[in-house]
Amino acid sequence: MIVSRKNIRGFFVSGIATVSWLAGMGIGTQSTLAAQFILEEVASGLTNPLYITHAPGERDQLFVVELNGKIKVIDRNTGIINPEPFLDLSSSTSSLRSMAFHPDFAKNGFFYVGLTTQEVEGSTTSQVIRYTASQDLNTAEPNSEEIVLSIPDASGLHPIGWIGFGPDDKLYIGHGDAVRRANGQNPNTLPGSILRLDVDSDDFQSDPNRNYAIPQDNPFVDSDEGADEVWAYGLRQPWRSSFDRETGDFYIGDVGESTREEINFQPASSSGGENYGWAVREGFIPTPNFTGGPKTPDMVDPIYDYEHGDGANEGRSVIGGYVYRGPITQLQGLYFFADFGNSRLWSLDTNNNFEFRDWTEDLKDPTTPSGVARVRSFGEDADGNLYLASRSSILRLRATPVPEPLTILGSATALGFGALLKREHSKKQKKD
Ligand SMILES: [Ca+2]
Ligand SMILES: [Ca+2]
Ligand SMILES: [Ca+2]
Repeated sequence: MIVSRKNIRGFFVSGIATVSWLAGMGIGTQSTLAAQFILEEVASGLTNPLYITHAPGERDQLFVVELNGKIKVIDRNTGIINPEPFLDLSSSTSSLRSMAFHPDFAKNGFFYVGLTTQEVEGSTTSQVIRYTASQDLNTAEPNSEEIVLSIPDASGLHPIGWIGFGPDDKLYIGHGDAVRRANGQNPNTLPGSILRLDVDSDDFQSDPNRNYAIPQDNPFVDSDEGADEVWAYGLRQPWRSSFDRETGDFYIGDVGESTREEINFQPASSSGGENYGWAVREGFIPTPNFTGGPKTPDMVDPIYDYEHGDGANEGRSVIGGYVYRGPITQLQGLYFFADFGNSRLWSLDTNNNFEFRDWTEDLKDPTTPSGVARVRSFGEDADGNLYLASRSSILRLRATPVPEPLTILGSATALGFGALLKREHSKKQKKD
């Protein structure tokens, strides 16, 4: 009898769904892969957590940004939340969006927050502000704030979103288009763009709202075609972006208007200047009811888009995530992302043409009866573990315990399976 791959798969699904060493031999199926992983709650009791990150040199600490203006420190092993916030802006008019640690944080204590603040009624300003951490690195020094960048009256509708340092140690800033459809195609304005700054010096000594230097390899430095701060443009609301910590490739989750949500990709080799199409394009299609002109050859399509709706592969607000580079071998290279409006959880396989996969039913949120994660943001720790901010909890993706192969082969069903396996094995050896 010839044992086909298909036969083995059928057998596999029926009884022995969690054996990762078999999946490693290439004979697992999609459903067996999913059964090996769970979301576990790391910490609870947070208030609208919307960003998670870690600091260089602080291995066991997670830093969680809350919508109300606090940054909390969590021990990733115990889930204990420091009683004193790392930063507390909750009594101000500021609304935190994200944070980033200086690559030399362990030495200089510098960290940065992206926020919006209302200085005048009805006028919202986007800012990047630098703080200095206390000596023990457990809180921010009072009065240590220094404005890095301030964009007045520029964030009413679509404000600043993600900030983060690239592999080149430059600070990247995702900023929404501020005014509906107005700034995406204008690289001379900062909104609707990814900005790239050198925060270690100041090219604008007389300007208190610009305390940074322009990296001389930014794409519009020698040209009047765009602002010197702009790295890429044509974006609507780049809420969450990330660099692949292994390859340096850059992923931008751009929240759409009324039709499409999209993930954009920029290879590590890029020298910037990409036009991601908004507001002419929404995902892979022309923006409905937009009269701003046709697609031009320089516009870069996303690697993935999806339609608005409540279906399994639909949603309303894309939450860009991370390429998984943590300890789980089978998940290497999967770019995880989510939708906030429709509470879905997905991945694109960066090793395989960005192949799509739906994880919503397989990775259940243990903190809610529906079991569906409602993700506001993803995050990574020092070891590349993937975290999700869902409702008032922080969840971590991990592998389930793997049963001992001997135990399984000892069971009644598995005895037959063991024989099949042997045959598959000897076939393989023959081929080799
Ligand atoms: Ca200055
Ligand atoms: Ca310029
Ligand atoms: Ca686009």
